[in-house]
Amino acid sequence: MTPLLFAAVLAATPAAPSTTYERVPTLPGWWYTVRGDATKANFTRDDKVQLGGQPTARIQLTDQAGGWIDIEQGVDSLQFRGKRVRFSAEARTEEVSGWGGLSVRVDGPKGAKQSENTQQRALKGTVGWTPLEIVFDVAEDARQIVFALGQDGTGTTWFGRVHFDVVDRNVPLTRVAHPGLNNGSFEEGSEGWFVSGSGRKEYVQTVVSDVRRSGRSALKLTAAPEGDKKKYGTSMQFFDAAAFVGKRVRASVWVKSEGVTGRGDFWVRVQAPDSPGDGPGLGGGYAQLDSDADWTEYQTVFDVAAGGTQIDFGVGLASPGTVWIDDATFTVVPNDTPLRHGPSLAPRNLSFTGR
Ligand SMILES: [Ca+2]
Repeated sequence: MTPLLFAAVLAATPAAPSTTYERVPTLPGWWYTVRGDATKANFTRDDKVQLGGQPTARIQLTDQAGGWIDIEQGVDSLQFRGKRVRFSAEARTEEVSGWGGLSVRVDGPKGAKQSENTQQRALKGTVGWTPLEIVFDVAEDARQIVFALGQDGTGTTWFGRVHFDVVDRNVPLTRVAHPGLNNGSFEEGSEGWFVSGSGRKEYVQTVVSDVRRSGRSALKLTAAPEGDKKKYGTSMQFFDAAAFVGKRVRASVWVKSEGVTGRGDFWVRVQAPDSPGDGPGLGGGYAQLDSDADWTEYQTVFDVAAGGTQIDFGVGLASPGTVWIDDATFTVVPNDTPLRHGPSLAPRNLSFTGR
């Protein structure tokens, strides 16, 4: 029993421990779980399904509420700072409706700094033992690294031969560098998108097909059943700013909102290497979301400042309610395109009737 270190993990990842975090009693030691929307998730050590002569971890979900469920650990980054790390495991799936795989998040002083998963090698349906890995560099100001074995959707996934090691710089990174916004249509599932912000554990993002603006799917963001809706959580991604520096850009996203009585926003921010995770960076754009609206385009037009190296792009909530997100784009526009900083070109709701 090591309650102090577990408490440290919780302190570093703000959450309501009684609702969103649970130890996994059948996986002794450090594994804990975040269930999101799913209440019928089953996590256990499987002594019958072995790999390399050792038991495996099994994640099973029958609850259609679905979403991402995982077992995870947080480690202090002290011995990993400035180093290249490989998180690897072998996984096997049975009738998985979404995908099974690995996920890693590195937290800095101001929250999540980077995040990566193996969705591009997603194990879907029924697949035999398959090696998976995430190779990533840990920043010098990293605080902790959270690594997870998880599953999106219903079905069963087993994990074995789990390793977490420092590797040589010659080992290539697994992250695919995206020169621009990736998977803005959510047709590739949630690839590229993750939940960040101080309330990242209070909200759940799920790829859905029942509500969408185009194609087959959209992203749904809503508070976890007992999530603290005063905290801010945002579905976001970041990408390389190099192709956009010194240019005028339009960032656009389509959002359908329902019952967003608190804060809901679309935000884009240009970051320099030393920009804190929760600061203004080098500017960007911002638009407040409607509380209840059918599919609406929110957009902002701004100039990407010199010195920018990364662009963050997100839709977030500090609110009850739900937003669905689809058709996000980020494009260079001519320099004479008027700058735009908000969603509405005219004052609204002056009669207090909501219109
Ligand atoms: Ca779509």
